[in-house]
Amino acid sequence: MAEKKLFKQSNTQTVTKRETDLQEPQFYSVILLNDDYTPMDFVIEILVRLFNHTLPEARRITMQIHYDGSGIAGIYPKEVAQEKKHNVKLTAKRNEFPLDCTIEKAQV
Ligand code: TYC
Repeated sequence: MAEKKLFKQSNTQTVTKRETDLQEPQFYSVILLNDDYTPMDFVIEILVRLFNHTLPEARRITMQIHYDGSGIAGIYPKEVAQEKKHNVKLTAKRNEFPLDCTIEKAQV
């Protein structure tokens, strides 16, 4: 496990703290973007299957994206958010829809 030197106390003593102890968990919003071609039902299905939303909630988020241009599908730790984004893009591509997805650091 990596250790980071914080400061030298003297010529002989170095205070260290584990790097893993220093890092706050980073949360990211997974954001779906509107477009003119992806069917509403496809977006709803993505929100239900990949983001575990209920059907009414998935419908609400889809309409919000449709009218506002974008909307938050979920908020996750960084690595999970990156994986969700990848899966959205992959599923959209396989189905030949232009649905796009991005992640941004969540306000905590
Ligand atoms: N605007 C699309 C339509 O009218 C629906 C849509 C909603 C597309 C949300 C993308 O992220 C999206 N068919």
